[in-house]
Formats: sequence, structure tokens, C-alpha cells
Amino acid sequence: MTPARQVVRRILAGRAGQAQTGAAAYAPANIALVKYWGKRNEELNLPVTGSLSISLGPLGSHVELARAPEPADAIWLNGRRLAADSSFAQRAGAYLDLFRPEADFHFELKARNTVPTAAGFASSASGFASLAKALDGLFGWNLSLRELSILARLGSGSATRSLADGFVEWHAGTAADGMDSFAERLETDWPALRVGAVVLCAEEKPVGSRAGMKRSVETCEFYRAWPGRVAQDLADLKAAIARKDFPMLGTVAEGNALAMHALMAATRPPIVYALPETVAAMRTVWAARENGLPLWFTMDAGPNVKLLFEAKDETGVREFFPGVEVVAPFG
Ligand code: 2P0
Repeated sequence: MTPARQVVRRILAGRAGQAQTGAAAYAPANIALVKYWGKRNEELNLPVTGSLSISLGPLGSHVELARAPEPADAIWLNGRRLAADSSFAQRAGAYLDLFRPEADFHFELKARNTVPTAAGFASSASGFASLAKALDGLFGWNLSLRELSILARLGSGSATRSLADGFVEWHAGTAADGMDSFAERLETDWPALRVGAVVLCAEEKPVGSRAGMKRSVETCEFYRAWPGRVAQDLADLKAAIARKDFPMLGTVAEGNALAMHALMAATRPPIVYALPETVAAMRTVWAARENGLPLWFTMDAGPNVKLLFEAKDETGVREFFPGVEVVAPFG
């Protein structure tokens, strides 16, 4: 039995749920303020470090799940049935394999993203998180947030953080089977917080994050400094959130994203996601801040920039970034 299957079996032990007719679930996308970059176990998506994110409320993934009447999985994305050999159907099917009660049990899965794929927010986190929730509903397991986050992690690391709203911390854990590598919601709400998506390029990235982080762990000589940096950033970020100290939150998030991109650049062969427009956007943020606007940014494994600011400054931010798409994570 594979290690992932063993984890599923352990979590579901004693939860012989009854398959319902169907189930629906929703999970938000998330954006990391302290990033996940590097695994200690690739099959179980166990991270080298912890990470901390903010969920994006209405931007995420809806999933409907039922037992398929046909002798094969039927997988739909945004209203279209996918070919069985498409990469999405393959990845979803491999994940569903972990949960089939019998070999001839097939699923009908209908996924719909409200996170615009072109906006530079990843949909795999909300996709696997909503799928884990829908499986829980379909089989009536009644799993906790902690257990669901472990199951979502088997699909994609960042999905661990997409089971709850608000600020979510993913604990790295140390156990070989990853039972202590789960997500927890922080208690603090911050209604004034805003995340802005600045889309600079919607094309597919040259190196996916899964391959990119593996390459960094294996070849970046600075990677050994990353766990210490993340530990400090996590402590500072949690202090900033507890005190609602926005400049501190922005400073930690921006610095952590730049440190991650420095690791990527020092990877061999190098991974540079930034385009000239990305650097220009970064400079605009710094110039705006010099001018007194409390504006910071973060970036993920791509060229797009995500702005961090508070509601009172939205008009000012729009003067610098007229096309920004603004999300209010706390509604
Ligand atoms: C994050 N990223 O913390 C970081 C920042 C990208 C840059 O999590 O292999 O799709 O499925 O565990 O979660 C993207 O990586 O990778 C990611 P897998 P995942 O949000």
C-alpha cells in the first residue's frame, strides 16, 4: 500500500461512512504571506517549513461529487467535460484513487472555479480542499478541519491551507507519516485587510512550482538558510496579526516573498518568474510607499504581483494600479 493510501486509511479508520447520493462543497483560494517552498517528502507533500496564508473568501472552487453511473470517472471543469487524458482529469483521478471504496467505484466530479484562472491566483489549492470536503460529505465521515487539511495536502501542499477562512497556518510537522502536518485557523479577523491582484501575464509559467521547489531544495546553496528565515517570519507575522500592525504584516510578507524569489534565482538552472513588468510593479509599490501610502506586495511562483493594503487606502492604491482586482478576504 502506498504511503498516501496508508494516511487515508488511518484517518478513515472507524469512520465507515455511508455513501450519500451526492455532495457539494466550496473552498477558498489562499495567498501565502509566509511561503511554502520545498518538501521533505514528495509523495505526502510534507513541507520543510511551516507557512501562513490568508484565504480569499469568495474566490475559490465549488465541487459537486457523486457516484458515477458509468464505468469510468466523469470529470467536469467550469461546465465542460474533460477528456480522460487531460492533465486535470489525470490529477483528479489519481487523487480519487485514494478514496475509492471498491475498484469499480467511479466518481462524477464537477468543479467550478470562481477564482479567475487568469488573475494569477492558483486554483489547485481551493480545488483539492473543496474535493476533500466533498468526499467527506459524500461518504459522511464528519472529519475535523485538521483531518481534512491532511487529506487535502495529499492532493497539493497549498490545499492544506484552503480549508478555512481568514488567516491559516500550516504546521510543518516532523512525523514521517505527516499526521502532525496540518492546518489551523488563527483567531484574529481583520476586516479592513485587502488583497489586490495585478495581472501582468496570464501565460503558463515556464517551471511549475512542484518541479521548481524540488530543484531549489536540491541545488540552491542558500536553501539551508530558508528554514531559519521562515521561522523568524512566522513569529513576526503572527505578532503583527495579533496586534493588527499592518506595516509589520506588509514588511514581513514582502520580505518573505523576495527571499523566496532569491532562492529561486540561486537555484541551478535558475528560476526567475519576474518579467520586466513585475519589477516595474515592485518599484511602483516602493515609490508609492516612499510617498506615504501603506502598500506592500507579495508574489508567488509566477510573474504577477499581489498587493497588500487596508480598505482606507483603496482609492490611493487604484491611482497607482488602475487595473487592480481587489479582494476583501473577510467579506
Ligand atoms: C505557497 N506556492 O506557499 C507557495 C508560494 C508557490 C509559491 O504552494 O507540489 O501547488 O502541490 O505541494 O502547493 C505552490 O505549490 O505545490 C505553492 P504542491 P503547490 O503558496
